Order: sequence, then C-alpha cells, then structure tokens
Amino acid sequence: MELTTKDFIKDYKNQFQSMYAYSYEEGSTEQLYNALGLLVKNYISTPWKETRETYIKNSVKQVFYFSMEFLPGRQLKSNAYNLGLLDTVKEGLTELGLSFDELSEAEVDPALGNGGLGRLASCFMDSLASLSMAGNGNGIRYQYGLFRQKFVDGYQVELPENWLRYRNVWETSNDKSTCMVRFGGNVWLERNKQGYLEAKYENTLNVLAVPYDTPMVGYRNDKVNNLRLWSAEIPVEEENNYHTIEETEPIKEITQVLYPDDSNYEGRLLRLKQEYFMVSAGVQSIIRHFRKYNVPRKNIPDKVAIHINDTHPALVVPELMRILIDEERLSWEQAWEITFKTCSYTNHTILREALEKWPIDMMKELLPRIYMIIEEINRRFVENTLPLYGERITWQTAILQNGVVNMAHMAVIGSHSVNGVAQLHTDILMNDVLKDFFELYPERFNNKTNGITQRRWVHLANPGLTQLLDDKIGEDWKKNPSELKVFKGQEKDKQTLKQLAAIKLENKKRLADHIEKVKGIKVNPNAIFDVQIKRLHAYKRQHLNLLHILHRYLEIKQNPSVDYAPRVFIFGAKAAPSYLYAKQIIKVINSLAELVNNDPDVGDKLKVVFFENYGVSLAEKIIPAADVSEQISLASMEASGTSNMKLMANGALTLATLDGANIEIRDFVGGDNIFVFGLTSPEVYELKAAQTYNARDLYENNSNIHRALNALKDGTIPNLQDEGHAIFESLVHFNDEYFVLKDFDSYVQAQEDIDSLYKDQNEWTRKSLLNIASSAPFSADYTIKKYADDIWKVKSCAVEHEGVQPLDE
Ligand code: GL7
Repeated sequence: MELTTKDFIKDYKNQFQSMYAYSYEEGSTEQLYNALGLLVKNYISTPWKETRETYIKNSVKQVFYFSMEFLPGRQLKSNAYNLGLLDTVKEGLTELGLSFDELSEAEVDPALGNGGLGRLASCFMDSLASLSMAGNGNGIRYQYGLFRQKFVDGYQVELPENWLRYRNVWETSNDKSTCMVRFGGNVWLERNKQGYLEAKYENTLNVLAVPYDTPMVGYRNDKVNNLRLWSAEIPVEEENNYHTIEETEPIKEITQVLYPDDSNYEGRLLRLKQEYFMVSAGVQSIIRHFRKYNVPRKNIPDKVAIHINDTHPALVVPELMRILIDEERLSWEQAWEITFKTCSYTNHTILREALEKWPIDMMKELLPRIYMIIEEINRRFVENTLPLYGERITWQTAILQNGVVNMAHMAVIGSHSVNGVAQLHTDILMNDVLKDFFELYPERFNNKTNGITQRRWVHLANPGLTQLLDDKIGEDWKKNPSELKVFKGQEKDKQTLKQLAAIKLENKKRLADHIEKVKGIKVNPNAIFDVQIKRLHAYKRQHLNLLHILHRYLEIKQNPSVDYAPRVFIFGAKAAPSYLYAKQIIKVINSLAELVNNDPDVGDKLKVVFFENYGVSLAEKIIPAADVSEQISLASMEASGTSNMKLMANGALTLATLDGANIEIRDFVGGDNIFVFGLTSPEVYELKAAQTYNARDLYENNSNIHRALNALKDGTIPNLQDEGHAIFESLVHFNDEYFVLKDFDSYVQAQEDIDSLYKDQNEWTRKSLLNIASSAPFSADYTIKKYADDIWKVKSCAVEHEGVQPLDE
C-alpha cells in the first residue's frame, strides 16, 4: 500500500485527536498505541472489504480452519509490515518524537492458545493470506487467555490473563452475523405435513454466539482474510428470563477461559460445551455464507473446505450433518457425501492421554440431537465395516466404544483426509495409533510437515539477519523462501561469516540486556546461548537438560579448570496448573539456577536463566539470539515441534533426538550440521516391547548418573522441599518412563561436541549459515501450498506472477 510519511503524520494526529480529544503529545503510551493500531486497522479495512467481495464475486472456494486455539502474537508490527507500511510508520512516529518500538510493546499479546498447536494455526493464517488463498480461522474469543506465569520462590504461580481489560483494537464485533447455539433439553423427531421427519426441541439452553472478526493481513498482496472468534452471550429476547448474575453464569462461562492443558484431555462438561459452541456457530455461519454463492447444495464441497485442527472441533462432522438434514432437508446419504468431502482432519499428538473420549451420557445430555446423529454415523459405519473387515477391526475403530465417544475416530470416519504433522509422526499414525484405520482407508492418510512463517520469525524478529540476506542474495527469498538455498554459496566466504557472527552477537547482547533487566542475571554475550523453549512436559524432557546442567556443575566443582565453553542455559516453559511433576521440574531448575548463578567457582562457565511467562513475544526476543536449539524429546513422542524450525531459520544449531520434524531438519541440513543423540523411534518401540529397561541399573552403575541423581536429593540444590526427590523417584523407582537415563550419556557427549565446535568460531558460523540456508522447506507457505493442493483443493487468487513458486529442492 502507498502512503507518504506526511500523510501518515496527518492521519495519525487526526486519529489520536478524534479518539481522545486532545493532542497526541499528551497521550499515554497505551493511548498512543491504541490510536496507531486503529489507524493501521483503518488502512486494512479497504483491502479487507475488497478481499471478501472478490471471493464472493468470483465464487472462490474457501477454507475454514477450525481450531480451539490461535496464538497470533502482537499484530501491530506484523500488520504494518505486511501492508508495506512499517518504514513509513516508523519514520512518521520518529518525526513526531515517538518511538515505534515503545508503542508496539504496549500491545497485549493474546494468549489464546497453549503452545505449538495454536501458534501453528496462526502461522497458517498468515500464509493463507500471503498466498492469496481464501482461508479463514474459526475459534473462540476467550475472555481469559492462557494463565500468566510467575515464579514465587522458584515455584510456578498462575495468574489470570485478562487480556481484554485493555482495548483490543484489531477486532470488530459483527452483530449482524450472530448465531444461536442450543444445548440440552429434549429433542424428538416428528413427521410433518410433508411427511418429513423434523427435529423438535424443548427446554434448551439457548446461547447467542457473537462473532469478533480480526483481519489476517497478507504480505504485500492487498489480501486480507478473516479470523472469526466467537463469544457467548445471552440472546437479547431472553434477557428478561435471567434475574441474577449467577443465572447468567452457564452462558458467560462458555467463552470465559482457555483450558490450560496442552497434552491432556480434560473430560469436563464445560470443555465439551466450548467445543460444540465454536463448532455450531462456525458451521452455521459457513452455511449462511455459502448461500451467497447461489450454487446447488451438492456443490458445497467445491466451495467450502472445513479443517478440523486436532479432535477438539470434531463435532463439525455431526453438526454439519444436522444442519444439512434438519435445516437444509437433505437425505442422510446426500448429507454424508457432502460432509465427508468437506471435512479434513489433522492429528497433532500420539499421547494417549490427549486423545479425546467423551462419556456417552454427557454427550447425550448436553447435545441430544448431535448424539442421535453420532449414533447413526456409528451404526452405519459398523454395518458397512463388519462384513468386510470382521469383528476386531470394526470394534477397534468404532466411534462408540465402552461408554465413550471416540473423537479421533469420528474425525477420521467423517473426513476425506487425515494427516500427521511430520513424516515420522504420520508413519506412527499409520503403523500404530490409527493403524486399523490405515487398513480401512489407506488413501485418506497423508503427511503435512508443519511450517512457520518467516515473516514474523525472521523478517521481523531478526532484522539484522534479514538485511544480511537481502544484501547477499537479494530480496527474492522473502516471497520465495526456496531462494534461501542460494545463501549456501557463501559458506566459505570469510566476510559473510564474520557479518553473520556479528549479527548473532548483537542479538545476544540485546537478549543479555533483557535477561539482566527482567531476571537480574548478568550473562556473557560470548557464551553459548543454549535454548529450550516449549511447554513443560515429561516427554519433552526438560529434566534431561536439567540433569546435564547439574552434571556440568558437579564437574566444575570437582575440577574448576575443566574445559567447558561458557554457556547460558535458557528456558521458557509453562506447566499445566494441574501437572505436579512438570511444576516440580520448574522448581528444581529454578533452584539449580540460584545455586549455579551465585557460585563464584562457576563464573561465566555456567549460567541458568528461566524466563517467566513464555509466549510469542518472548520467543521473538529469544530465538534470534540462540546458538543451540534443544529438541530433546523422547523419539516418537513429539509430533513435530515448531520452535525447532524457528531456531534453525535464525541460525541456531540443533541438538536433537531423531523425533518429529528434527529428522527432516537433519535431512535438509545434513548430518554434519546438527547434533543428534539418543534412541531412535524404532529403538524406543523395541525397548518398550522388550520390557527389559532397568533404570535402577543405570543409576547404580553409571557414576555420572549416580552423582547427578544423588545431588537431586542430598541438599546440594538449595531451597527444595521434595521436588528433587520426586524427580529421583520417577527416574529410579518408577523406571524412567521417558528413558532420560538411557539417553543421558549420549546427550552429555553431544553437549561436549558442541563445546569443541564452538571453539572454532568460523566453523560454527559456517554451520549456522547452512542451517539458515536449509530452512526454506519449513516455510509455512510451502506447508499451506501442500494442504491447498492435496487436501483443500483451493487455489491462489493472486495474479500469476505474485503466487508462490513451488519449492525446488
Ligand atoms: C502439538 C505437538 O505436540 C507439537 O509437536 C506440534 O508441533 C504441534 C503442531 O502440530 O502440535 N500437539 C499438541 O497438542 N500441542 C502441540 O503443540 C499442544
């Protein structure tokens, strides 16, 4: 978009004055930010409107990405950047004596997701818009986002995240597009005069779903898609039925809080209400929207693709059936054909405890009509499958099993495509978790390795690197990430390597300042910055990292001249509030940090920094400064990981097990440019099957393990209650479920290899460069292009020369 600095200044002054009735010079930072945000939103409004109109006018097929979580991060900078206005805005503000960076820090980072799954949804939104594809998000406008984490005496404390206390300048409440969602009551079928079976309802709880729309701005292409988040309210015509605040609670609570658990299934009624609320409102609004297209209903799958992001929105399947049958009056067979062709499903985890299974009784009571439909889907599935595949497979794959509704099964049965999020993960789905379905429907299964948007994670987070790339290989890589590979040509260029190292050092200095500011810890920017940032979970093995740090500390104490390269271990992680073990690990890391950081024998050799409240904005500060990316989950457990991709794209070297997308990272960058350790996935499967693993043996016979584990419980680490014991017990008495001790030696070895390599700065930076240059395949643009081609069958609306080029590897 074209805008002169002069015009911007004029617009901004007017905007501020019209909002606050005084001059910007008197404004608070929040007010200055609000005015700027709303002004940028004004600039967005024209392409936003035009994009919507073009889609309808050209009858373009649209994707609706249904997700219980979105983690967009701050939007001011990325919107201004994608519009092509960032420099103008910065310049204009400077002329007004204001600082863009300061204003943009005033934006609240909406924490409407737990981790990778929600962030992936937002990276996908960015790529869809940037590829000029009609892709909309559908989710929940939680009043409280993921809790704000604080450490008190090293313990995690959770505070409510009331992100809407401040004005959210990006959203537009859209009163004209509300929907009604019904819960509970009695439902029966009655034959009407035309002989048609009609669903009748009584005593239902009626909830008004109010949409809040947020623009998803494409990169320099005048395309703006829509993220629609629903909020639950009392229907206006029923307001008089509610007499007290308490009576309104069952409605208000539906969109009040995000469930703060990323890998555990919460079998609570409220969660099921949330899922149906979001699904029903979303599907109703799609069908309404589709009417504008004015084409026969049978063509819905040619105009609409609905994506089920993990099982949370799997009720899309029976809800779409309900609308097509009860409201659009189609036959079961017609409705099923449409539903199945419209829906597709991504699985994001193999953790059994995360796979949703709702008690039938709960489903029946909360969603009686939906349950009838699920029962019928299941009946027909069994009827078709039994004669062809026999008892075992049929009962293993049924939707209704032992008193529960198996949501993954419903999603697979109701979708034409099922994908995992990295090749290994997809293989595990096909060979293990969804093996029987793979036998029934091999053609539905496909892999779509996750991706990240370089725009947020490189262009904006790492301007130094971006400038270097522009200088060395031109700017094409920004529209066409596969051009990054050209950078490989510079791996031997001393000058480039020097510049790259200098950029990393600058980023590290900035992070070091931030560490000092928020944690009061002084770190040496020349130390290795070693980063593990992700949710805290036993399978991700932050405690393996912890044991290694402890090991290093004990080595230093024993031999103060030991030859370790100075290292700063950086953590960012929230634990689910009910996940005691994860919280114990946090406490032990914090206490160990206290010990290590204050021990004069240690000096620069070792520092430990655990940031509070890890989220998108903090990640943007940490990632460009990382030297080492810790991706150390037990092989087979991490479906993909996405911080691994962001860190790689910013030149960190990966220290990894062969898990999730780490395998693909190794394949692209080459085995010499990554540090791999530990059991492989087949070895993990074998070891589990053999049942021969004995962690106590390792504890008793491996002196390093013995020493480190003892230090967990002998008072070496200060200020612990029983947290060190708890970790000890889990590893030794409960036989170390995630094979931490088994992988310990090879992990320590890999860490030592890192030290050796870091001494050769030239060689280190060369490998860093190769990582950056090999990161293109992890651009979400490519991932989305594959979803679009293989699953959704949607096309780019860009004029030919603007569209993304295929990735040529
Ligand atoms: C996750 C996986 O754990 C993670 O490996 C993956 O990268 C992400 C996106 O596909 O999805 N699954 C999940 O439930 N959460 C994830 O982050 C919360």
